[in-house]
Amino acid sequence: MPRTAIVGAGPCGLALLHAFEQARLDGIDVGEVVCFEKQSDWGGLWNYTWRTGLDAHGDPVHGSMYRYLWSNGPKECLEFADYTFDEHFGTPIPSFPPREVLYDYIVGRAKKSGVRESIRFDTAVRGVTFDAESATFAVTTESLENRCLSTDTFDHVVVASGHFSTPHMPEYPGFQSFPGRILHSHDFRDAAEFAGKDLLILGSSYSAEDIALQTFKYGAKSVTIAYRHAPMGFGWPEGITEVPALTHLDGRTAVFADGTSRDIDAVILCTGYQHHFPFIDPYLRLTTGNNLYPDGLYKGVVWAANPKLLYLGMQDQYYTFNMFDPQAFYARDVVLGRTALPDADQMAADIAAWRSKLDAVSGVMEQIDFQTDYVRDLLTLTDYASFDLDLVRQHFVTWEHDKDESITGYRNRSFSSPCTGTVGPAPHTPWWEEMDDSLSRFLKP
Ligand code: FAD
Ligand code: NA7
Repeated sequence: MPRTAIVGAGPCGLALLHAFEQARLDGIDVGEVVCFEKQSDWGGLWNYTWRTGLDAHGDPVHGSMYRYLWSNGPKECLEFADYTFDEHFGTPIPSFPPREVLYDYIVGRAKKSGVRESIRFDTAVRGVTFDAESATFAVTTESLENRCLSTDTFDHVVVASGHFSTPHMPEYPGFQSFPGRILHSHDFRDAAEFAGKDLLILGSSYSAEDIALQTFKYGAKSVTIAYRHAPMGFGWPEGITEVPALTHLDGRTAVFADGTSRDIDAVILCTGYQHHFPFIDPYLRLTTGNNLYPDGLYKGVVWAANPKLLYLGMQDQYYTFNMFDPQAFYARDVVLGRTALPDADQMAADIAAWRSKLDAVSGVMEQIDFQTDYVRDLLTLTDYASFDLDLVRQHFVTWEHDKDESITGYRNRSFSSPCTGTVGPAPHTPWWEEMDDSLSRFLKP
C-alpha cells in the first residue's frame, strides 16, 4: 500500500488526514500516512502566535494572523459539510466569529476524526526530491527538538504548507530613511500598538481593508490607504481615506501619485504573499502568483508534470474549508488509485480550459462564480458530503453587497447554514463596538 507524506497540519493538511480517516472507517486500506508539521500544534494560520520574525527554532514564523481577527466572510460560507457548526457548538452562533472560535471548530473536527497521532509536530520538511527509477520521493525532515535530519521514502507527497506566510515586500523611495516603523501585514499582531498614530497602509485587498479597520477601531488617529490600481471604495468611517499610489516618502511625509501628501508615523505593507516552497526541488515546485487557478495543477490539486505530487489550497480564496475538503477527498482518491487520472494531454487541456475561463473573469461577482464552479466540479469527483453550494454562492454575493452598504456593519449580519439551514443569531454586541475577541465573550448569550 502507498506511503503518503503530507506537508503541514493547517486546515488543508487536516482535511486530508480527515479524508483518509473516512476511507479507513469504510474499511479501505489507506497505507501509511504521515503529516509533518513544523509548529508544535495544529491549525496552521489559525494557531495564533505572538511571535514575528523567527520562531523558537530560528525558522521564519509561519503565522500571519493577528489579535482581534474576526472572520472576514460568513462562517456559513466555509462550513464543513460533514461537521457542522451546530454539531460542534451545540447551539446556533453568530455568522462572523473571531479567530479563536474558528480555531476551536477546525480542531474540533480533527479531534473527532482522531488524526493527531498521524502528525509529527516540531518537524520541518527540508527537502523533497523525486527518483524517476523507483518512482518515489525522498522526503528529508528535520526534528526541530534535536536537530536531527532524516530521509524517508514516500510514493506520494501532498503539499499543504499554505501560501499566506512569506510576505511580498516592495520597497519605495524614501523607505531607507523613514524615521518610523515599516512592517508587513505578516508581522502585524496588535492593532492597539498604533493607537494615536497616523498610519499609511499600502494595498487594496483583504489585509489592507481589515487592518485599516482594525487599527482605526483600536485607536489610530488616521489611516491612509494608498491603492496601486483602484480604490476599494467602501464607505469608510471618517478618519480612514483612500488615496492614489505612493510615489515616495520624504522623511515622514508620504507623497502620492496625485501630488498630495500626508505626514505619517508608520507604514503597513498589505502587499500580499508569495507562494514559497524552498523545501521542494525546483522542477517540482509550483510557481504562481495569488490567483484562482494556479497553472500546472490538474483539478487545482494534482501537479500535472508529476501526478504523484499534489498541492492543496494553493488558490486565492473566497471558498476556504469547504473547498479544501473536496480537494482533500479528491487528492485521497488519486493517491489510493480510486480515481483514475486522464493522460498528460487531457490534463493539460483541462487546465488550459480553466485558465482561459479565468482570463475572461472580470470583477468580484464573476470571481465568486468562477470559484463556485470550481468547487462544484470537485464535488462531482468526490464522495464528500453534499451541501447547498448555490446557497453559499448567494451568501457570498449578499456579503459583498453588505460590505458595500456598511464596511463597519457587515459583520453584524446573519446567514443560513448550507448544511443545516440554521440561521446565525445576531451578535450580542455590534462588531464595531466589540473590543474583546475571545471565544468566551463571543459565545456569551
Ligand atoms: P496554513 O493555514 O498556512 O497551514 C499550513 C501549515 O503548514 C502550517 O501549520 C505550517 O506551519 C505548515 N508548514 C509550512 N511549511 C512547512 C514545512 N516546510 N514543514 C512542515 N510544516 C510546514 N480564511 C477564512 O476562511 N476566513 C478568514 O477569516 C480568513 N482570514 C485570514 C486572515 C489572514 C491574515 C490570513 C493570512 C489568511 C486568512 N484566511 C482566512 C485564509 C487562510 O489561508 C485559510 O483559512 C487557511 O488557513 C489555509 O489553510 P492551509 O492549510 O492551506 O495553510
Ligand atoms: P492579496 O489579496 O494578494 O492582495 C495583495 C494586495 O497588495 C493587492 O491589493 C495588490 O495590489 C497590493 N500590492 C502588491 N504589490 C504592491 C505594490 N508594489 N505596491 C502597492 N500595492 C501592492 O493579499 P492580502 O494580504 O490582502 O490577502 C491575503 C489573504 O489574507 C486573504 O485570503 C485574506 O483572507 C487574508 P493590486 O490589487 O494588485 O493593485
